[in-house]
Amino acid sequence: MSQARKLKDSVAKKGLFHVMATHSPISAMLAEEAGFDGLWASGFELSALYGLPDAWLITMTQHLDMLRAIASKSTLPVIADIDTGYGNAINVLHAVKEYERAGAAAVVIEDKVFPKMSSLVAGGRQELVRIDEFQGKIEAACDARIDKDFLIIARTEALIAGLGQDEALARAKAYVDAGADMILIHSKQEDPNEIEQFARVWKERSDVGLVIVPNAYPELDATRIKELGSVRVVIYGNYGIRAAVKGMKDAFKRIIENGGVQHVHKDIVPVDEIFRLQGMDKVKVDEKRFLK
Ligand code: SPV
Ligand code: MG
Repeated sequence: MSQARKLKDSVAKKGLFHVMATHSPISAMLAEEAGFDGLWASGFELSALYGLPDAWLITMTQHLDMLRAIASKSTLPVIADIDTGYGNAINVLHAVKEYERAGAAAVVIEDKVFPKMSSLVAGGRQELVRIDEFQGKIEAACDARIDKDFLIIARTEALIAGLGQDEALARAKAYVDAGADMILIHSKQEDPNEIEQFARVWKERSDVGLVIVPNAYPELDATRIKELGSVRVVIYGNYGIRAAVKGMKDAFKRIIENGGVQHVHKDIVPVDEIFRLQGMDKVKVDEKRFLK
């Protein structure tokens, strides 16, 4: 069964499909071991890994290379964050082919003007393309996929851009009309009310599932999300990189303060844990078999 089929079936069957953001193969492995259902090849996380803002500075090649590396170290389906789709509908045609070939099970395309700016940054430039222009990009994405189970998820930034519920609902409906399999509705309000309101109205109007990314409104937990009835996928959008940065900052600070690693080593994972993640045992077995 293809990863795309696996994703489509699991999303249909599960009450709520939990997706963790990844920026590296090791973060993908840890997410799978922790019990997540899928992985998010996040633009924000990969940009942060390179010490760059999430403002379209990472190339498609960099993102595809990382996606391939992530997909090769996990059995979970990978949802690729392709931002605005690398330009207009012609760029989308090319991008979807590349991401499907690289092993993604789905792509998320957002209706911002290329080049995008991070949704979360205060006072960020948040311009959206015309609805019909984005419909063309969705149609191109649907046309480009080879596996018909490969999900095309349309993301509207109408709430992020401050355009209100009516505009967000109109855009979501137009994107479904253009062929989108799911709608990602994003908000940066700390109060989850904006998302909850959208999700409730959407439920009355459409059977198409919603995807949400509770980065700005963390108190909207799985129980509350399930009650909304229309959200099928939750993406934990930047938690991997934030957890990694916290862990490194704490450890590095203590090493400087203590003038050595004599204390910190007890509070970080032992080297054996890294050997386990690297598959070192197998290397030992293979050495015995093949080194002559
Ligand atoms: C990402 O993780 O790259 C996202 C989610 O697109 S957010 O950063 O909240 O826009
Ligand atoms: Mg992104």
